[in-house]
Amino acid sequence: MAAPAANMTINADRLWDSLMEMAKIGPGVAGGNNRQTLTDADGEGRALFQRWCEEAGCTMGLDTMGNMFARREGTDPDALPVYVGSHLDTQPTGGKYDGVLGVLGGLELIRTLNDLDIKTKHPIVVTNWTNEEGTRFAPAMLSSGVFAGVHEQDWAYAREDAEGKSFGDELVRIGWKGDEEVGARKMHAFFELHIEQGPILEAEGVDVGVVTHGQGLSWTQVTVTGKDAHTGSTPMPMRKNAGLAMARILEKVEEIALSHAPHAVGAAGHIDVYPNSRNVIPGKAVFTVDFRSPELAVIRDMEARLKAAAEEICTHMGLEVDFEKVGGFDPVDFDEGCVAAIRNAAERLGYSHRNIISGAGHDACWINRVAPTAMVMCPCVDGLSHNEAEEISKDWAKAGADVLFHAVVETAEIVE
Ligand code: HGY
Ligand code: MN
Ligand code: MN
Repeated sequence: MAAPAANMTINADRLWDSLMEMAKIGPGVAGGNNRQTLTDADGEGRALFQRWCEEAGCTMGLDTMGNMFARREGTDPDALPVYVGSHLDTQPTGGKYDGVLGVLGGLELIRTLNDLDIKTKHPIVVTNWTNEEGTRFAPAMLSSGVFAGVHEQDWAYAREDAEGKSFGDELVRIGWKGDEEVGARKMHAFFELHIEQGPILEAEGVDVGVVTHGQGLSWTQVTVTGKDAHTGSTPMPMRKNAGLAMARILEKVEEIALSHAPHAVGAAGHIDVYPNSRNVIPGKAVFTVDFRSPELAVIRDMEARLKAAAEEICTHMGLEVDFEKVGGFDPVDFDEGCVAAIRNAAERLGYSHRNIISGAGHDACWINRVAPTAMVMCPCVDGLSHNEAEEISKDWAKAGADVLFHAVVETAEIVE
């Protein structure tokens, strides 16, 4: 297949302006974003993305999970489209680039094709996947998971946020529930551009990450039940302190992850104690343990050791403990052909590059089950993400988007 000429590159200023424009929607309190899924801000961001796509000549499809599909026609309408995209939803204290760079990098690809008046055989479709973050409605990558047949739609609709609102109701409320059957679309290939969200590329001075694999993820929600009691008048030996049990279990989480150094990681980012009153011993603690590793056997070992340690701690303290698997996926091997398209693009464009395993989960990890899929990454400052101070440079954004452009357009086959 003919590859784009090395001088065919995206318009970095236009991409950057679009990123900054989108960042105005659902602003955080410290320069980042709080545009959580299915909030009014998410709806506003979707509307802006749709307007931009239509201005670029695309038609917009919308499925029953709110996944958005902006289609640029190819010369062969029957050819399976090449999909490219990521997510517009953010963490509550998220950055301006996590997910957004991949969606707007896809839009910039369309805008550049228009500028250069390039036709491709395969249509190209830019996607925004609903609820990649999984912060408001667990699990992460919910809608790409339904699309890939990993989750049932009814189960997804029933997922509730901390206020008891359901995904299905909120999708209807913001007016972004489509009619298209989720998962009915067939793809020639899928590409996702994403910031690394880790320190490797910046530390090595490398412009582009060629993502060959994605590490696996496990989310176990642990509920420890003790007994509410007065913090002042209850003798220490009589206490059933769920907060203390949680602290001891979280120490074990750190120990278990470090026992599989250097690749395994573990932490709890979601922690609730009840009744969360200054002078009440917590009678209940609910927290989600996030374990990750490139090796499935290591993930399974960490899950098993968490349960054994938690049960031993709670039995010793006279408390109850329950576990619920609320998210997870096995380690991912991306498609070698798509990975090669990304590597060749970086070579052709003269960008420094290295193979990398994705530390974070992405929609591509699920889409990889239903279509040849690969990712391209750009560095981020200090490897920081899921923090409002998340930052990238315009040059890094350009390098990633240029490589994305070349990989997608080569796969979509330029028509001379
Ligand atoms: O959890 C993840 O890895 C992704 O950022 N949702
Ligand atoms: Mn992301
Ligand atoms: Mn994220």
